[in-house]
Amino acid sequence: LGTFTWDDPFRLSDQLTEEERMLAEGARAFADEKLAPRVTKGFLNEEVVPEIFTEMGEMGLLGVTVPEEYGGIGAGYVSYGLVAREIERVDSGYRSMMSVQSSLVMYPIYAYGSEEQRQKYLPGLSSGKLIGCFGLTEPDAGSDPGGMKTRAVKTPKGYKLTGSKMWISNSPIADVFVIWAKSDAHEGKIRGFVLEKGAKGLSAPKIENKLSLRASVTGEIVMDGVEVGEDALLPHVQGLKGPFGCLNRARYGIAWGVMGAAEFCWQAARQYGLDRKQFGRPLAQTQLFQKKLADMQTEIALGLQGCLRVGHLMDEANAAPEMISILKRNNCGKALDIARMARDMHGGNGISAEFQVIRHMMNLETVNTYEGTHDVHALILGRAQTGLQAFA
Ligand code: TGC
Ligand code: FAD
Repeated sequence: LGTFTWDDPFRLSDQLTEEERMLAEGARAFADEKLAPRVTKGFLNEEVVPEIFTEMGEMGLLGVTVPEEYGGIGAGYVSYGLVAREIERVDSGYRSMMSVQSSLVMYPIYAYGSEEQRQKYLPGLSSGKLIGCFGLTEPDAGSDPGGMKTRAVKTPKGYKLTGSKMWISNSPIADVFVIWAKSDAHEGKIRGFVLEKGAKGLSAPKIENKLSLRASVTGEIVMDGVEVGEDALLPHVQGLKGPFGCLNRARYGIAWGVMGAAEFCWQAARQYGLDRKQFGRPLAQTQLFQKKLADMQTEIALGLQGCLRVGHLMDEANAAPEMISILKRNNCGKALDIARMARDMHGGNGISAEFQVIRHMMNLETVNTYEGTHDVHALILGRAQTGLQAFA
């Protein structure tokens, strides 16, 4: 008979390669030493710490899947997922900073960019000296990005971009802006452009008063006739499959990441239940408490195992977007349920920042919404199994 380890029920760690285990351990040590001590203050004060990018860069945690010649570490998607899990164990906002940089900025420049664009941006982005953001969502185009209004108009030297993007992670501190716009020179098709901070007509005001993801900064992007050269166009993709190709990777990483946040909440609730006595016995010795712990353990074990399976398929270039929708939707929904349950199991202490669980709970509300809401992923899966389109 095999052994049962309560905090790794399916022995996920036995299923990893030595390199993957080492990277995960390094990421965990980094998260414990560099991120955890900052997070409560960062969240409460909405404090942005741009140095986190350079610190992550030094650890090789940005653009994990990008080849070494461009500054990445050329690791696989299981490795990328493991990093997301360790960072989000501390905070979803910190994982957001990492995943936007890796999947939504470095990936499109690597996959759709020219050799010059790769050389120009990727080393700076992987070291964290440059900070990137990804502008797809607009005030009137969220779940339906095909409805975007941002336009690129051809000029003699390149393009002029006009429009605005909303809810953009990292934009107020970004140096590099990956922008998706409809281009009149390409029959109105969606094209990607790389804009740089300081361009005339480009601004990125911060969105104030978020009650979720407060340790990561979010902003608008306003483009008032921003002129760029021909070299700003990402040459190798057109249409919505450009941004969606990036989102597949980011959504996959999120599915791992939220399991890290859920693991934190579950383990905190277990410890709290062991430590706290009511009615003359530990809370953890009551049936209701144990049932909740069992539910958390089960969902996390299954969620992680699903991530590993899809990660292996991604490493074989054999994963379908619908698989990622199953993982992103279910893991985010379950992580949010687990965080809410853990908050409840902490009683009054559960609302205090000191016990951390309410911060995770509030963060996970965002993670359940961005990169395709819980319901939008249901519609993607509904379409895949019925052949019927229910979006519009
Ligand atoms: P639809 O007709 O389904 O597809 C249009 C074209 O796109 C292709 N495509 C994909 N390609 C690759 N991967 C995918 N997952 C793809 N999904 C679609 C498709 O093949 C087609 O290509 P072509 O060549 O035939 O034109 O498009 P639709 O307009 O009906 O879209 C429907 C829907 C709902 C699935 C889609 O729009 C959607 O997923 N909406 C959610 C929007 C979203 O996820 N936004 C994310 C913004 S970025 C963000 O939130 C970052 S937060 C990060 C952080 O801080 O960590
Ligand atoms: P809407 O699309 O208006 O949806 C509102 C509600 O309606 C949701 O419950 C949704 O499920 C539901 N709904 C929508 N359509 C349908 C339908 N057809 N049928 C049934 N129900 C439907 N975007 C970026 O481009 N880059 C970023 O870096 C980025 N970072 C973000 C950071 C934060 C903190 C947040 C909150 C968002 C971020 N986003 C980013 C935007 C995010 O992707 C969108 O908020 C998300 O896609 C949902 O769009 P929306 O907010 O316009 O909601």
